[in-house]
Parts: sequence; C-alpha cells; structure tokens
Amino acid sequence: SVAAEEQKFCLREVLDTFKSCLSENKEVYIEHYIAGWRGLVRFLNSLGSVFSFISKDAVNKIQILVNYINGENGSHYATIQSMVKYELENGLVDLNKRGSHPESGCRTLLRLHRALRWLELFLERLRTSTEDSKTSVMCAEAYNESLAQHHPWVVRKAAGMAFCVLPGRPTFFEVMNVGTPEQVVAMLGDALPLISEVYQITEELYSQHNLLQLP
Ligand code: 1Q0
Repeated sequence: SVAAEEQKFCLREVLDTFKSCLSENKEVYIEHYIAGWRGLVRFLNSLGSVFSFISKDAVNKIQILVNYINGENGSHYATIQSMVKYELENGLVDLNKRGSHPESGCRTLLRLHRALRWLELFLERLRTSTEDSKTSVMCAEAYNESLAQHHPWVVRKAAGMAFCVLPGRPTFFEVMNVGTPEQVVAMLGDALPLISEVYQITEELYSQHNLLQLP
C-alpha cells in the first residue's frame, strides 16, 4: 500500500535530509536537522524495542526544538546560528549549572550534535567494513570515541548492552533499503562528507561561544 511504502525506511532519503541542512552561507537549518534525526529514530525503532530508551530521549529532544520553532520566538530558531545568538543575547542558556533554563535550545541541540559525531564515526566504520565485521563492535567503538565521554556509567552500561543485540551487517544493510552492499557503500561515501560538514560547522560555532560543555 501507499501508506506502508511511505513508512518504509530508506537511509538515502534520511541522509539527504542532512544535505538540505546547509544554507548557502553555511548556516544549519534546525528544521532539516531535526527532520534528519526523525528519520534516524524511525530506523532505530525498526530495530526493536531494546533501543526505545535511546529513541525516546532523541524524540524528547526533537520535540523540545520543535516547540521552540513553533513558538512565538520561532523565527529565531531558523538556524543553529540564529538560535545561539538569540538565546545567548537574551540570557536563555544555563551556562555553568542547570538553573532556570534547563531545556535551552542550545543545550538540547548539543546532545544531538554529540550524537551526530557518533553517527559519523559509525557510518564511516560501516562504509569501510567487510562482510564479517560486527556491527556491535563498530557501534561500540564509535560510541566510546564520542558520546560515551558525555554519559554517566549507568547510561554507558545500558548502551553497551543494547549494542550487543544489534543485528548483523547483512540485516543492517537490508533495513537500510538502499540496494546492494556496493550501493550502500557508495551512498555512505556520498553522505558522509555532508554529515561531517554539518558537524564541523556546529562544532566550530559552539566552540567559538564556549558552549561545548553546557550542562
Ligand atoms: C544503531 C544503534 C543506535 C545506537 C545509538 C547510540 C547512542 C547511544 C545513546 C544512549 C543514551 C540514550 C539515553 C539517554 C541519554 C541522555 O542522558 C543523553 C544526555 O541528555 P541529557 O538531557 O540527560 O543531558 N542524551 C543523549 O546523549 C542524546 C542521545 C541521542 C541518541 C540518538 C540516536 C538516534 C538514532 C540513531 C540511529 C541511527 C542508526 C543509523 C544507522 C544507519 C545505518 C544503518
């Protein structure tokens, strides 16, 4: 059916969303950024309920940003650049410890930004993997190099357990719904530079404003 077809996950479409994130002068559109995450969450959910503690947190963060975009100050939430400027100029960010702005756009997006680094590292491993590579190992390595550094022990433990039940590389490639393994590898080769660029631009912006450790 048409409905089922629309629901079918295609990783190419999701990664294309990240392509549309960048404006001509290299600003990052929040709307497209979170659309990308929505697609990834859909993929994660299709892998089984063991991952729902992860997707729930992602959905929660996406919703916080959607509320800002649709709120009365929505125009300031068009790009990450405009959000950072607006929230900082108006004292809407808890900079050192959580206080009256525990769910600022800046700190919320930072969590997704860190997860984007995990995605970049994981997809790069997937791209260069061989038939007998283990997705759980690739995923854990990518996690340890990125997100894990920001997570407390209990979250790292839960994540590690979830990685162990990830399906194998063949199933993974199948669910991606992109085509043959060769086509998957080619698609990842196209998509990764763009994800990496979005990551770098955000990283630079947050670093300039000293926002990389927001509580
Ligand atoms: C495929 C396996 C996916 C594994 C995703 C790795 C991320 C593990 C993260 C586990 C932690 C989630 C629990 C909540 C943590 C929060 O404490 C933390 C900090 O927030 P806060 O408010 O407490 O300061 N939250 C986060 O760090 C945000 C985590 C967001 C994770 C978003 C993951 C979205 C899904 C990705 C699936 C992509 C798979 C694409 C692969 C395609 C190739 C086939």
